[in-house]
Amino acid sequence: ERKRWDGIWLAGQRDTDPDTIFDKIVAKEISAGIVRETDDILAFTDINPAAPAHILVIPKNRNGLSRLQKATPEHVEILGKLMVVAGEIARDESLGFGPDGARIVVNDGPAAGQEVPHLHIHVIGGRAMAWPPG
Ligand code: IU
Repeated sequence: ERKRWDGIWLAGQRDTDPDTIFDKIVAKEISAGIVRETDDILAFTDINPAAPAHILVIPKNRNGLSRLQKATPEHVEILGKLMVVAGEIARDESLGFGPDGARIVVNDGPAAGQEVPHLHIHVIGGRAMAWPPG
């Protein structure tokens, strides 16, 4: 049992690693259920869905965004684009989302359960959500 977080994320990677598993998904070296792709954003189904609909939205290029608290003014444009895509996905009923909404969330850091040091927005839906989250 770890006393204090040692910088290794649950998926076994570090902020300082040049690539994460999501880079392999972006590069199509690992297959994923891709639902949206633009020049700078990829959205794909979560391999371990927390609900009937669960999509991850990521910047293709991490560019320092291992987690949301690393965001700086240089990231404003990509962060805005990520939010727009997250909203588009949440209203896409063909992906299993309902008209009454979704949970759109970023886990920042180990206390929140972040596993992969590459910023990702979770869009989770298809069922009612409880608050507060666990
Ligand atoms: P988190 O916010 O870092 O906990 O979310 C990481 C998510 O990435 C988590 O829901 C995993 O199921 C998901 N995931 C994935 O979809 N494909 C993978 O190869 C890996 C994790 I590793």
